[in-house]
Amino acid sequence: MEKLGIVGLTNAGKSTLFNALTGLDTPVAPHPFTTTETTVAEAVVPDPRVDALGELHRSRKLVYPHIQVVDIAGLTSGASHGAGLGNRFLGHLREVDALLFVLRAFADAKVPGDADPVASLEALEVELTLADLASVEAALERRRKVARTSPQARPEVAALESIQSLLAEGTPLYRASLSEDQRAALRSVFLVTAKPALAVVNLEEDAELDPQVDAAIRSRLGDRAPVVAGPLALEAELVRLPPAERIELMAGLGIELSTLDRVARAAFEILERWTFFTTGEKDTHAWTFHRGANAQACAGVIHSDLARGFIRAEVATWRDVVAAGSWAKAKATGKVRLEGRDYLVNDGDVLEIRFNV
Ligand SMILES: Nc1nc2c(ncn2[C@@H]2O[C@H](COP(=O)(O)OP(=O)(O)OP(=O)(O)O)[C@@H](O)[C@H]2O)c(=O)[nH]1
Ligand SMILES: [Mg+2]
Repeated sequence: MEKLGIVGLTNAGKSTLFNALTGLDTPVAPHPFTTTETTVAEAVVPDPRVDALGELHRSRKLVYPHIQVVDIAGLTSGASHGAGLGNRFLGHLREVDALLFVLRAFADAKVPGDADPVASLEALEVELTLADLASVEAALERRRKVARTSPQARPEVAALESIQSLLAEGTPLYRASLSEDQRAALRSVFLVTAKPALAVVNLEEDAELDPQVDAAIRSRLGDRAPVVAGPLALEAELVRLPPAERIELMAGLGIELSTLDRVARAAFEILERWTFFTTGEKDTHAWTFHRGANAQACAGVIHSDLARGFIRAEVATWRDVVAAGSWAKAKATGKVRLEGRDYLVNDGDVLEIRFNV
């Protein structure tokens, strides 16, 4: 399962977001460095397509896509030199697939810290880049020793040296355009800023994201980085309400899609995760796969037997299934196609795998 690592300055609202996404109750408090332990939990990625297909087939169980979220201690300026809790816990971000920056824009006299999201991002970048610089330098020392006796390691050393100078100039790697050689060299070093990033700006209630702030964040995180904004403390309260009440309140507040939903979707987007469905009376199940996977690989996401014994996939788009009224009716009206193993599955496809083991 894909992992998302939450990073931010202390008191930005990281644990507030984490709890709202995962339903957990890690400590949230108005003083710096509340979080000292790293916590990992699963978050549901809401998907109205699951609801629609499930309702249609009266599925007894609905399975939504999931993603893992990691909450770590807050950073502070100078963390790389030991300020605050230092930066050791950044090691927990080595295995995540993407970074989720939480940038504080809410002002609250009771909660110490600045409400300047762009300045926060700049401060975070300094700390993350310095941490990566230290990792690259350690790796370089090891690789240089190897390269003395094995010349084939020299291109890797050269690539790492070029990465070292990028980081030394203060460029986080998500903003750098890297060559193939540089990317290859990175695979064994696990740098934090080499991961795709998205940002959540934690707004005050009723506030909107200032377009200039939005643009400044995008220009730092790179063109592909989604920026989502919302009042996290309020949203964290909303998710604790019964669904009917929550929907009513959200409508009253003019919130169409919760920030949490948008964060989860944005994470899927940058991770290039797509979703296909299986649906019936037993369950409607969302399965996630990497964009570009073929029908046989997707069958393997359900069960390895289905990939091994793959014969054909019956495929329809979820919209066609919903328009037809059910999977059976979609079949009867010719909306379901037969596809072979090489068919590239689309986001939103409904599949039924024919197999034989
Ligand atoms: N007014 C307001 N307060 C918020 C908001 N989000 C979080 N807070 C408060 O800010 C304080 C810090 O929130 P946390 O979620 O603990 O922040 P954190 O980033 O996890 O902090 P550390 O773990 O200390 O790094 C808590 O008192 C929250 O209730 C918000 O959107 N508006
Ligand atoms: Mg925290």
